[in-house]
Amino acid sequence: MAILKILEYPDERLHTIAKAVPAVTDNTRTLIRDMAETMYTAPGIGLAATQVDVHQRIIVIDTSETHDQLLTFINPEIIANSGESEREEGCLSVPGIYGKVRRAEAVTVKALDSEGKEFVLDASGLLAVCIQHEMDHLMGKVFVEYWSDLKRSRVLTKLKKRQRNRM
Ligand code: K1U
Ligand code: ZN
Repeated sequence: MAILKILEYPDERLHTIAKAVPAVTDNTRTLIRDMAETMYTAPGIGLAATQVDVHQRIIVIDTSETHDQLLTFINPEIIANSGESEREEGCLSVPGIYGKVRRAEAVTVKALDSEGKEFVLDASGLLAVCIQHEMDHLMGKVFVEYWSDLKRSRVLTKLKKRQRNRM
């Protein structure tokens, strides 16, 4: 297994639109294992392939307290949603920045698992938020892009200062 490098905002590669996975292969499963290890090590509760510079429609999520309930979504599609809620979010590609985003309260998602088998999952609460956040990554959207230009430019200033200090 390997820990992959996570792209950091405002890296332009985070704006790439991911392509559908044509067939689930051993290479897909190796990538999924590496993404899971990267997510657990970070630590985080989700990771989209876009964040590790692989532009395929693959997401891993584990919102359990025991960190042993990994969910893998290949070619995910939201087929239904309901309600609205506003929750605090974080992002491994925007380290140290947290803020609210308004999203659907519940979603139904259809995807393939790591064996290439189709499944349908009803999610609400944190899992629903995380699925929507990760699916935005696959479309090249980062959560801070829901915020006003002013708030986002403050975030950029903070991140650039931090990135300079790390050099
Ligand atoms: O996409 C990502 O960068 C992962 C992100 C997922 C997410 C979190 C919260 C709301 C929406 C989406 C994270 O995992 S940020 C880190 C985080 O939330 C966390 C870290 C350690 C323990 C618990 C949570
Ligand atoms: Zn994120």
